[in-house]
Amino acid sequence: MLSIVVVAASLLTLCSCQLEKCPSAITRDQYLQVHGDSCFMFSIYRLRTHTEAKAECATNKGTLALVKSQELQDYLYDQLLHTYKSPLGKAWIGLDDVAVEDKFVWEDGTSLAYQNFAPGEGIANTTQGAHSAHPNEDCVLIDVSAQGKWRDFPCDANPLFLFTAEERHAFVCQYKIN
Ligand SMILES: [Ca+2]
Repeated sequence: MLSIVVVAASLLTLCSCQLEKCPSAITRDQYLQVHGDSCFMFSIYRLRTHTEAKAECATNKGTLALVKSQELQDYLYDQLLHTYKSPLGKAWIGLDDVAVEDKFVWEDGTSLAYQNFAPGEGIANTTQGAHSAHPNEDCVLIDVSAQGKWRDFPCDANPLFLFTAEERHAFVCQYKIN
């Protein structure tokens, strides 16, 4: 019995130690996780445009999630789908082609290598097939309803509708830890 208590206490200590590395201003709750060398804050119910979400992450010196590997993609998709039960959800990540149309760049300035766009989305000409570029769709999100594939969406509002529709979605902030 004592050993169970000790193990449980150790796990709790380990868990809180990990989260202590995250920016102190961020609420410690089930939406904050440490994975690899980063803290991830999953904003599932507070929906924001890409611009608003990016600014919120920057408040604590973070970025939207920089999904530069299949490993990180798998982790984020798994959390969104299974931990946060968001099967139809979409979540902004830190990738856009705002500066130069059809040239996607991560928020930290690195160019695109690994990518997970759905067919017909994102880069206009890829081995997945050619399609026209999307000048009105410059910001990228993970689409949980499409097995976590990425789609490019309008960053702030969708001008295609008769009444402009704000593009507010869930988002994931990433904070590097030492
Ligand atoms: Ca675009």
